[in-house]
Amino acid sequence: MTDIPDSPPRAASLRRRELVVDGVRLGITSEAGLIAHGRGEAFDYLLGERTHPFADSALEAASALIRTAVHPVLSVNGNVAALATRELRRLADENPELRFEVNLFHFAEERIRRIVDHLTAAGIKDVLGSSPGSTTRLDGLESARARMDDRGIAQADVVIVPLEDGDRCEALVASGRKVITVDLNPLSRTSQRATVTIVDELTRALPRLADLLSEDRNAPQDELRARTAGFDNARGLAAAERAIRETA
Ligand code: PTJ
Repeated sequence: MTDIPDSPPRAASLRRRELVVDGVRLGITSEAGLIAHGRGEAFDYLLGERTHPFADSALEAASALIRTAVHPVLSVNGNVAALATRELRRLADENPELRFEVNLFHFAEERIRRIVDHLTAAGIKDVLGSSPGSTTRLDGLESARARMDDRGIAQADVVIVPLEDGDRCEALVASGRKVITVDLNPLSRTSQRATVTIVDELTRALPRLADLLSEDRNAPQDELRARTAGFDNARGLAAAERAIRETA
């Protein structure tokens, strides 16, 4: 990985770029993942590369949704695995009830196996997604992405799908599951369809989510349910779009 000194004004962004490039070299990120990352970078640039109040509100709602879930699962793709290995490890360590399942847009058994191995080597236990016995399929999706692990997304009531494509997000919502996404583009179909959309950069959002999950661990369930009920996703997306248009 290229060593990025602290001095460039956008050092953090350049380091994230290196992580994704490394992900491709390691065979865990798809080549198309580089383009997806560039799209995210452009939106992040327009958002000033900082977490806005609309993202904080979404993060609070996401934490409440996860804390009231019976079976929460975080879906990992090639970009998420490369960018946020450390952040995923922290979430796993602090939230043993949260499962991790690999699911890919550019489906390849070999890449799933590599991502499972990568996360396992990073210290995350029981990463799901590679078991050939997991035959349950998500309705409304034609591709291999419809595959759900019987111990993971098949049972999940809340699914966290960062950097997801619109079809799968829609199918998950249509299945009755609550869907949380992290997506820098407030206009994407995923952002528009998810139950809670965190318009923020993934590696900034996940540590904040981990903090909130710790704070909410013993919060009364009524209070958490009231928080999710009071959350208005469309309002947050409109605020994010305004923030982008004001800069552009
Ligand atoms: O590993 P695979 O095969 O599952 O493929 C993963 C990608 C991300 C390549 C695939 O799901 C894809 O093509 O996604 P999209 O449709 O490009 O959507 C990705 C969304 O995530 C876009 O709206 C980007 O703006 C956004 N995004 C990219 N990088 C980040 C991001 N959002 C938050 N943080 C980022 N670092």
